[in-house]
Amino acid sequence: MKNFQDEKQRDLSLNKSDGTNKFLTTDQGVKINDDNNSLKVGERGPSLLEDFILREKITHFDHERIPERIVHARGSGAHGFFEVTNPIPELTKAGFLQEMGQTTPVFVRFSTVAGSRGSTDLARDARGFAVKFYTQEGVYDLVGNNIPVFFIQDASKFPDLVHAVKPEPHNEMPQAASAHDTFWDFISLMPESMHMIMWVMSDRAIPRSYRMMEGFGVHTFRLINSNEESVFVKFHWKPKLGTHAVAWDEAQKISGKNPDFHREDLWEAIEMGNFPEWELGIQIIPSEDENKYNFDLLDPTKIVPEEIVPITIIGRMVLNKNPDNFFAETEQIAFHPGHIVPGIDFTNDPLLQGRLFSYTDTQLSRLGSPNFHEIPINRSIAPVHNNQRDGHMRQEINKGRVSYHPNSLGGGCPYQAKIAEGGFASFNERVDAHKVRERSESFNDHFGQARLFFNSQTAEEKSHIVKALRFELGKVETTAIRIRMIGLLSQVDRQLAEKVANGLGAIIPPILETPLNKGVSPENEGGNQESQTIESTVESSDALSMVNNPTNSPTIASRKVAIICSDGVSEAAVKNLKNALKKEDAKACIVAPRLGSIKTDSDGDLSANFSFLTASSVLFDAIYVPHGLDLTTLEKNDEVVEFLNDAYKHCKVIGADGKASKIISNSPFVSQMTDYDPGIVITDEIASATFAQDFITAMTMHRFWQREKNLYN
Ligand code: HDE
Repeated sequence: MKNFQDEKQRDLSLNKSDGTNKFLTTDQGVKINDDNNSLKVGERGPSLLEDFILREKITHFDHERIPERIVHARGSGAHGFFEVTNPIPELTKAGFLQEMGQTTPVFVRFSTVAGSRGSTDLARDARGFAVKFYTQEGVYDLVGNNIPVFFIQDASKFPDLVHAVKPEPHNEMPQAASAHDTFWDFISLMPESMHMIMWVMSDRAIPRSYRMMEGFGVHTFRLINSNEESVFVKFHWKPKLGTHAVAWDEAQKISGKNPDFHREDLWEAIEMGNFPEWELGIQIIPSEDENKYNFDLLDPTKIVPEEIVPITIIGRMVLNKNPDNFFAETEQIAFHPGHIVPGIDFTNDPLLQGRLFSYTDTQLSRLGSPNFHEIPINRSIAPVHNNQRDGHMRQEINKGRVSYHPNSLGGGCPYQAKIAEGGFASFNERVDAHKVRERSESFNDHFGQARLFFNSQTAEEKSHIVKALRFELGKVETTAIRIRMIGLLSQVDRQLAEKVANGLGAIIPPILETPLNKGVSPENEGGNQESQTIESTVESSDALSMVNNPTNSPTIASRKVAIICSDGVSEAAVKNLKNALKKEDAKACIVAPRLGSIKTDSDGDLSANFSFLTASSVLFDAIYVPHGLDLTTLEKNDEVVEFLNDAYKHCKVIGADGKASKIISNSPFVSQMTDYDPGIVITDEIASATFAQDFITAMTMHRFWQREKNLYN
């Protein structure tokens, strides 16, 4: 079996330089003798124009920025590999999916959508999940999101959607937020967005980590086998660590405490050797079933429920190397849904069709040249031979006089590949219809799957959606927009609309006919009903809930625990939990009133990783207060109190042992507790193995959302 990982690394290394043990030179290779002083007439005199060293350095600096991505500007990436665990030659001839254990190098970029490059990671937003496979047959990009549907059905609405969600043009506010008038104005007039709105108002839009997100290809694609037979597929990435979120209040606080929270989390996990991993699955739909569902497979606002078409796992992806240089790799990587290889093909999804134009076009202004494929991170490991020539920053030096086809002077080279030789051929689909600017009636149901999503959530998750909508619409200043939104929500779920309306001091309006809402009412849901022959209505689906998500596994690997310490802390207690966490690959951090060495009760030293000034409970998954702390001082410390209050409010595990358990049991939140809370782990014992185990078991539950005031109880 060939492993292509090394080839790609070698390719990239062509352009690598770490600058160690090297003379400082100009871009022309001249050694520099003084990089600290510009050339002047006398020590205190004016600078000279002839100072080519100064001019070169400043000119380069002046041009160091390229336009950020119009959308998905804020992102983080990593290298890794994809491995086939279940070959599918009967479905596709794609070379990288043929053999068990076959590996293909990948680069993945995760991103938010709306914010600019320097914006916070924790904005409420969809996340991009873009994977570049460097296959032996060329580059294949699976450019997806962490949400399986999209706001709009037709590419022509994309500029409008993005204009509406971006900061408002007159005052460039707000940054990386959908909670403003123009976004909700657009959405309130765009009922097809209601399914996506359910997802972005849910906790999917505030993930705990990029490593804990599902990924989706969103559109329906085609696979083609060597007999030129095709099936439809939907792509799914399932995270090894489960699908998890933070709380909205927490997300906002993280944005202040550490706007690089997701970027740092991904970077650190890879540096620590906790390599993020996903399984790749496909839903397979036979070609002849294309019109048998009560939704249209070409409609990107619809999912195919897993209960109707289960997911077949075909491989796994591991991210095991951080980029060497953010700009060269993560910023310059150019994804494109149109980068496909033989054996994979598009469908006529009108959103996908528009994307197929957009991505190359955007690279031309972002990367500045049609030669962007020559940038090391974008290079194919399959050899590239064609008659494309010249252009800005051309790297390749094409030899000879022939740059056209057909030719005889070049011996006919490069020549076309027959299909049997791996030449790309589109699926031979027959298309025969009138040219129209219309949308199929089978795209008309805008509420059925929004309702399915809502019905699939736990009571706590529903409550989060209501609160998110109250927050977002509460920031909208135009009352009419709020009312229109409540009207649309009422077509998803009456109770949902009522609860949102209550929070906004509004009432549910009668169903409105908007220009784009013609004839859309619960009665004519299920656009494809006439031809439907496969039962495709499900009432609820666990796969849509994060709490009930079947991908969630009981692991705490790479989770972070804050151990609150001060002088006199029990060394035995700290070591007990630290060791237990280490066995689970979780990370313990000592947080103390000050940095430096903390004296333990047995005269040992613990080194504080953070002070209360530099850390906050929102940056951790769980909090432990060990025996032996200076309780009277700590209890009066506002920062400690805030630390614990936030951890409680954000439904995290809080543990304490020995005398420290007093801090927790006396705290207002625990003393007023009426029900047993398995997330509060307290014992009078010190350094007990049972305590450590209980603490870890509680952490596997991720969060105890039942603690919150739940609007659906
Ligand atoms: Fe994109 N999208 N998009 N998009 N998209 C871009 O390409 C666009 C859509 C997605 O990490 C841009 O290189 C149009 C859906 C990701 O570099 C741009 C339409 C999905 C990324 C663009 C869509 C995506 C992008 C901006 C509607 C989920 C980041 C810079 C027709 C399946 C890739 C760039 C990265 C980036 C256009 C809709 C995912 C402007 C016109 C649906 C993950 O070309």
